[in-house]
Amino acid sequence: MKRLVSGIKPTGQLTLGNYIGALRQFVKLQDELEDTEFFIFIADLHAITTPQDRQELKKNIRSVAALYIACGLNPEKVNLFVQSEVDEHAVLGYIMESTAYVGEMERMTQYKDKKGKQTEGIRTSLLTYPALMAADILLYDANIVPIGDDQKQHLELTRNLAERFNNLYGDTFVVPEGFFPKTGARIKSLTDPTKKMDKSNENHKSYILLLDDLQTVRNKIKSAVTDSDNTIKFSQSTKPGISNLLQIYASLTDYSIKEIEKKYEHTSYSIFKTDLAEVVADALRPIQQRYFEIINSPELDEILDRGRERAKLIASRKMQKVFKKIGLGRVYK
Ligand code: ATP
Ligand code: LTN
Repeated sequence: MKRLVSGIKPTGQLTLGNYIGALRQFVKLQDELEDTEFFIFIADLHAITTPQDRQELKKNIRSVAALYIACGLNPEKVNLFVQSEVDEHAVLGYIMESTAYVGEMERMTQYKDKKGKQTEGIRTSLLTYPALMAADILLYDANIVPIGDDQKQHLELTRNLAERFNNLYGDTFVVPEGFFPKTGARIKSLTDPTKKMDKSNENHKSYILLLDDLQTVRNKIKSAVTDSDNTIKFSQSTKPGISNLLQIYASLTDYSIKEIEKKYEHTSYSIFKTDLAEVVADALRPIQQRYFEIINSPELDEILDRGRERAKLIASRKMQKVFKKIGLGRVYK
């Protein structure tokens, strides 16, 4: 039996980018991969690498969990849980910090980017974040880790840390493989299509939230930035706006980008955008329906409780092994 691990940070509400790039991929994998146990978690410990409002964080944790289910994650097949409820993540995170070198952490491009945007009060955990991410993965002996391109470097580090630990203390961790979904490329901002669609962006017109009401969704698509030549052709370099909209259309339907270009060959941006608005609304409608059914239900808590118990079982066994190998504490001989 193989294991798959992945997580999403509950920072803000989830966007269409998260859905196409991550959530939907998990759902597809759950149906495709046989003989694989899934561990998917809400990465709340990762969220506090930057300041979070207490009430907002609480709300987002629950909301992200409900969205996973609403997007089609099957709790019968997947262990869904909240990272901070399984203490072992933080403990192994510390042990990974004691395996990694400061230089390695400082070289991570995501850290450099995020640090560059902030001048003061950069939390230590923003630097050590990849050690916690390594722990998230190694705790479960994950073979497969589905992630976006932006996480490639962190996965490479995880592999190095697993190998280093194994060399230092003897075979303990499985060295994981990344899994990079072929479709569902990066979805870009609707107001600046050279940047990724990001829930942390200040301009709310730049992203579509999975829980935006459908009229807002339509309006955002209609006001998405495009060029002025009115031909619907894919070209990331010369027509980033329209290319992004084509990408969204293709991701949510069975059409390829080529087929969509053909379909809209003799039309206009306005017609294309009106149709795309419906494509997106049709995709979001059932997700929102299911979300509102589950968000305040005991069913959601039952799912998260069950997920936590299963995760805890695997994680605590792994930590016993780790403590023993390193020589920590008195219990393990
Ligand atoms: P933050 O801005 O808080 O760092 P984020 O959306 O980049 O947020 P996560 O919420 O942890 O980070 O991302 C969850 C997953 O969604 C990752 O696998 C990431 O690659 C994917 N993802 C995020 N934004 C997009 C996007 N615009 N297009 C495709 N995939 C995305
Ligand atoms: N760092 C990831 C979220 C994340 C994750 C993980 C993904 C935290 N721990 C373990 C896969 C496996 C992000 O920012 N998207």
